[in-house]
Amino acid sequence: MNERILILGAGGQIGTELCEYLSRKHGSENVIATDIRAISHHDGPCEILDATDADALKQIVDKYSITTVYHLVAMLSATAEKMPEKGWALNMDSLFHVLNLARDKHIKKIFWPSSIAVFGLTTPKHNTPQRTIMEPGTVYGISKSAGELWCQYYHRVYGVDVRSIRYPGLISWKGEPGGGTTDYAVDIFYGAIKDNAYTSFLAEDTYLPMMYMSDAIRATVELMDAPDENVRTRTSYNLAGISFSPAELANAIKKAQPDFQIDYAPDFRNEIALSWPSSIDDSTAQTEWNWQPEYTLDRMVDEMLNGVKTKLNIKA
Ligand code: AKB
Repeated sequence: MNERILILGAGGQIGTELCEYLSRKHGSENVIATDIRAISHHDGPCEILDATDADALKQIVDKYSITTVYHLVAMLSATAEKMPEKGWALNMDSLFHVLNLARDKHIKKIFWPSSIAVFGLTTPKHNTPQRTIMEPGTVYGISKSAGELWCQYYHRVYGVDVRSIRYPGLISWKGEPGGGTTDYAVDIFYGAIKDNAYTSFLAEDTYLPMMYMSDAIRATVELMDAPDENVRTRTSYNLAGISFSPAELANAIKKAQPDFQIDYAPDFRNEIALSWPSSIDDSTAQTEWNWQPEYTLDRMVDEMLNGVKTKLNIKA
């Protein structure tokens, strides 16, 4: 039987590009795009869906004979700090609804994203290992850490095929991020193109692991396509990407725009960033399902500058 894919959060930063990629691979009629708001970028079936509504979710799974769910709905780190209980409820309730659909054999396979936010101040900061101390300090990080353990539990106890990646900060121009600590690394490109200037809400030397969206989408689909026996980690996989600070990103932008100006006004998000790793060891993903990144900092900056210009309709 053909794979029939449901994307929850298809209008978000990851969902926008994943929807496009999976439509090319499986045909847009086999990709059902859902979000809390209407979606305009997908030419296959689209539905408005609140992922915390278990009955509405089940109806869509039945209506389209869904086999695989990519669950991309989440309240990210900065927003969830402002509404902890709502963040927890959204992130956990929606995960349970999808896990339960698989436990009860209504769907076969799940992708659920985790994050570098599962790590905290007591975690080794450099080259953070796959298995290490995990004491997350944010609501979002606590929800991702608990979610990872629930995924592992559902796999072990109910045989649910759920796979996950701890995404670094994601950088893209097609879809926009919303409410994350790493959003500066997208906003900076809009500042560079529109004003030739940007004020960073992270300090100049705050290093974080980041990844260009093309690499993140390829990683996601490669993990989902990996033979079951290769996927030996059922919490979530570390992925390294490219580590840099705001000052280093600004210098890479200056290669194309020498007059680009950056200044710094760190806010509460800098504290969150300082509790996360500055670089990641992803050797487990490399060994278990042959993960290899493609993007360097310069290549990513080049594509972002061109992409944001295209989006804003500015001639390169
Ligand atoms: C955030 O900043 O909250 C997210 C993440 C690192 O998961 N981009």
